Amino acid sequence: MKLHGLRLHHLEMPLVAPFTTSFGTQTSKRTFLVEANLIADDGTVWTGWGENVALPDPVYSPEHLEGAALVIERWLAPALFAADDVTAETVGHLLRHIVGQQMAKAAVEMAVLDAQLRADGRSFASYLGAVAPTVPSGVSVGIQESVDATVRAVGGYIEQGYARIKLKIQPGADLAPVAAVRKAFGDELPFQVDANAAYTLVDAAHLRRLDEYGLLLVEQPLGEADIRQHAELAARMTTPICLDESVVSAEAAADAISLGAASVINIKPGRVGGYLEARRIHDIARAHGVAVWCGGMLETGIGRAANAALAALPGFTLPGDISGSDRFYAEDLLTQPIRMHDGVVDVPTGPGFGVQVDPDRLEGFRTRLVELSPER
Ligand code: OSB
Ligand code: MG
Repeated sequence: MKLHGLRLHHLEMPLVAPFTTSFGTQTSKRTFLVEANLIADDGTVWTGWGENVALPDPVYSPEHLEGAALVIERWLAPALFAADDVTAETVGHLLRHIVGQQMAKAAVEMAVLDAQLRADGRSFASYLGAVAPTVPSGVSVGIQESVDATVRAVGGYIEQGYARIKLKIQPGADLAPVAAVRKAFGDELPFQVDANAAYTLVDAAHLRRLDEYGLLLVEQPLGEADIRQHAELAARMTTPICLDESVVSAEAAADAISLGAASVINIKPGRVGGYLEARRIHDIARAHGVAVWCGGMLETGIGRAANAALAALPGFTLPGDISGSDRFYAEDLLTQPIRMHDGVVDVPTGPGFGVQVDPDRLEGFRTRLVELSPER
């Protein structure tokens, strides 16, 4: 198919509550959706939707929201407009001369993928080879004002039926909230923590004290570039080390596994350049006996739907950060929000990502629309 146009729908959506991590507090979600229009040989135009996961500030990864939009406008869109045939499987190759920019590339590839699957009348789950009709739904709980507030927040999600709790930690808000959650909800609660790179290897003795709480894993305790140091930390503690920020590609996943830096990997399609690279990481990890789970970036329903299909691959053996839309948003931009029920999220079965953007809601959240076309 030929890429005929790309639209960037910039949005701002209020969060139901502020979300705090070791790199800051978010009170609303600012992002953009990519709408791709592809023309088939018979002249039919097919539309697909992608979602950017770059945050407004470069605090989680080097990319940021405005930068990702600029990269698409100036480099990615022109390269794809110049190609005679664009498929999801060739987007990565067509864009290989642009270094990095995984989140920008992922958003574009995702939109092409959705359009292509809609044209084929095929669901994303079927395309990937998903093997489960539902996926266990975990929730990521931000850093709270106090230990009591942490226990209250976690208790609320347990009551709703979430299958696993992940608590954000940082120096000064780690052992006490973890101990309190264990004490309040017992040893059977599937429970893990995420440090978002807030520690250094010098903190190894402190981090080791997490070992007594029976955590499923500790996610990204050290910096993005510190793969070797994560391997050293892994040798010094018993809690499994899971990498998030450090795994920016299939190559980085292979390095981390070879070095013994990760016994678990959090796969986020945006962070690694798209769903196809995400599947490659799943395959590599599975071949090495390394568990994976699907991370989240406060996605709208579009990203949640696609993540649910990815998480239905057989190597995704731990619950993902795939919560219901209502965990972050009072109102999603889909005709039907993504729902968590009985601790799971359903894997969509309709063509493409299997969800419909509600045009009125989209317009309600939209702050800016940028239209890109081959003529420009
Ligand atoms: O580290 O997993 C992370 C959100 C933004 C940036 C990084 C992370 C997160 C989350 C949210 O933990 C997970 C979710 O979307 O539910
Ligand atoms: Mg993380």
